[in-house]
Amino acid sequence: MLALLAPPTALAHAVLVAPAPRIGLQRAAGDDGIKLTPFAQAAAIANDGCGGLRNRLPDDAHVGVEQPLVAYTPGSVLSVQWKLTIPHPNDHLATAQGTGVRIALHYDAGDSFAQNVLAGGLLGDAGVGTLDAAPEDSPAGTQVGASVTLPSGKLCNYCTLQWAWAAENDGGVYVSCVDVAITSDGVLPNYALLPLEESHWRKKLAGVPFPAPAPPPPPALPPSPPPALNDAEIGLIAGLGALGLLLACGAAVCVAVWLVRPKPVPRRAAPVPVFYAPANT
Ligand SMILES: [Cu+2]
Repeated sequence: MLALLAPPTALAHAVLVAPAPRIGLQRAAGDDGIKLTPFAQAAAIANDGCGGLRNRLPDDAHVGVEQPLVAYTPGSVLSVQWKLTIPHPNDHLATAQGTGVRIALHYDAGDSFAQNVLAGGLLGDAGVGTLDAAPEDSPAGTQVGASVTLPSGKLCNYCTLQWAWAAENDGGVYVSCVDVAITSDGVLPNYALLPLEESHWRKKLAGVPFPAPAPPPPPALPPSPPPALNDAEIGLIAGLGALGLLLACGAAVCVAVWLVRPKPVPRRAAPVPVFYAPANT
């Protein structure tokens, strides 16, 4: 019975514990973490973001960048902690090529996680195979940590700190992200005062889904037909029409009468009397 309930040995899972992952990736107690596949695409998946819709619990509406709840100063050292939820004896640095953890930062849309690797690495990174998910034979629930140093001189209001474990024999990759700020004083910015292009949902992190902007307004409706006339208006128009017709008819009758009026007979000019004078011979 116990053997039936035990997870298949081909699985290995882990979740980020600290710093607390972003809201959509925070795991309920007992959650094992979501495997993103395939393993061969582990670096591409991690470089593309935090797993998006595939990397959240089915009932979790959150996906994408959240407003950071924690701030650090450049150059500070932080402890990144994760928990092995389901051990996999075959996914260790010594036993699987390309297996391992990477901790990386994404500052803004102009860079990528691969450009800011803080510890370990995935296939294609210089540090691949240098950070194990857990010591061999670690039991489930083992918490593992690594200290990373934030780059000096680089600031951000919306950074994404990413933890990723590519597990070759498991056939996938586990990704957790934390939204952080890195400020000169280590204090969270006043996000309400940031310019619009830096506001929560507009922060465009390459490959990281974020709430879509409001859809454009629907196209303008075709001009509506003139409103129907009521009975009083119809009556008024009919009355005016009848009056106009009456006037037109009257005018026509007048014209006709004028045309057929009796013409005065032209008076003939009275004949000029002619007198013949006797010939003067
Ligand atoms: Cu697994």
